[in-house]
Amino acid sequence: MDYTKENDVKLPPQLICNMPELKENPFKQRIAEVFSDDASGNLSFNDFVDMFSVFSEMAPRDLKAFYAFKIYDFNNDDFICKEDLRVTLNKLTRDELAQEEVTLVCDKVIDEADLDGDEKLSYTDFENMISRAPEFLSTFHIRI
Ligand SMILES: [Ca+2]
Ligand SMILES: [Ca+2]
Repeated sequence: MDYTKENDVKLPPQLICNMPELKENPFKQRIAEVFSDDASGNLSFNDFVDMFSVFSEMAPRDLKAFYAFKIYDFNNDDFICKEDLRVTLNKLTRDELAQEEVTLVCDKVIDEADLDGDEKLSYTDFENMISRAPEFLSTFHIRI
């Protein structure tokens, strides 16, 4: 099949998730959703190219931060709340932390990064957080 001529071809999330680059990534399903135009997890060729450009070592940090925010905002309300953060941390640590530790880290992150004190992270708060804890961008390392 000639993928360059067929604009309607969509790559299903199962295929994306099984690619060697993403197979081990705990966020793979969420990554497919975020880069999918219609949030279904199906990627058009352009979505696919966008996704890989963010994973590239050449990608600007701001671009990685922008997509990391979208990925961690699991309920899509443009804020990272404690619950979003809890899911994120569980994935980043591959469920190796005890839930009390996760709660502690969530509290600490919100405490330090939440500049306007509304107990959730706006994109500005998030930028502040990753300037202190760049490991939150490790989602976009090919192997994390
Ligand atoms: Ca959210
Ligand atoms: Ca805030």
